[in-house]
Amino acid sequence: MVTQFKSNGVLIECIQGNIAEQPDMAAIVNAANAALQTGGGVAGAIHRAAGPELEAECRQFAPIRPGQAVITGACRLPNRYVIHCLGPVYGVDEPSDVLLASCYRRALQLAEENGVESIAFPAISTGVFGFPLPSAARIALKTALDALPNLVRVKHIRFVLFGESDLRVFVEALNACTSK
Ligand code: AR6
Repeated sequence: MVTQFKSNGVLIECIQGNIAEQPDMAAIVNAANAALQTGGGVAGAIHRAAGPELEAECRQFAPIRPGQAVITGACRLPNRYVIHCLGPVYGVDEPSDVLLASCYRRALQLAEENGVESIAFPAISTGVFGFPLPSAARIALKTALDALPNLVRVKHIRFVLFGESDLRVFVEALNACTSK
């Protein structure tokens, strides 16, 4: 199974790792809460590594709605930007598939607008927010693949999965989406 796909000069890859430890990426994406405060999972890891300055910088944008994304500096993280996305709570924020796709699309738009050449995403909504991983993976990858023709600045999109089985689900979805 291939874990990478290149098209239109853009590399899409899936790796196992910690989203807060991606020093080679210009931007990382936060699976945020509406208040843009620290929390568990991805938000906790990012805010802990960034320091309290990140919450302070986020305050001007809060609250955000499901499907929205905002961009801030990265404070003590080794990246230039953090793009904060509020994913849908599965079964509550509807239509959840449209709202989840909107997170990825808006994040990629913000990356383009800010000259970001590389961006790392976690699997938004698939932890506390309960989105089933296989459909979340398909939505994430399809939205990124659909955006490729419009990307000029972004050259590298990385999906960072916490666990080995989560990585496998993303790799299977990547192969399914790119084999047609
Ligand atoms: N790096 C990469 N992936 C991670 C990491 C990490 N450090 N930590 C967890 N994951 P979640 P959500 C995976 O819950 O579902 C927060 O408390 C995790 O296994 O972080 O969008 C916020 O404050 C899962 O697959 O985000 C919000 O209230 C995925 O990342 C709420 O949770 C997303 O898990 C957001 O929930």
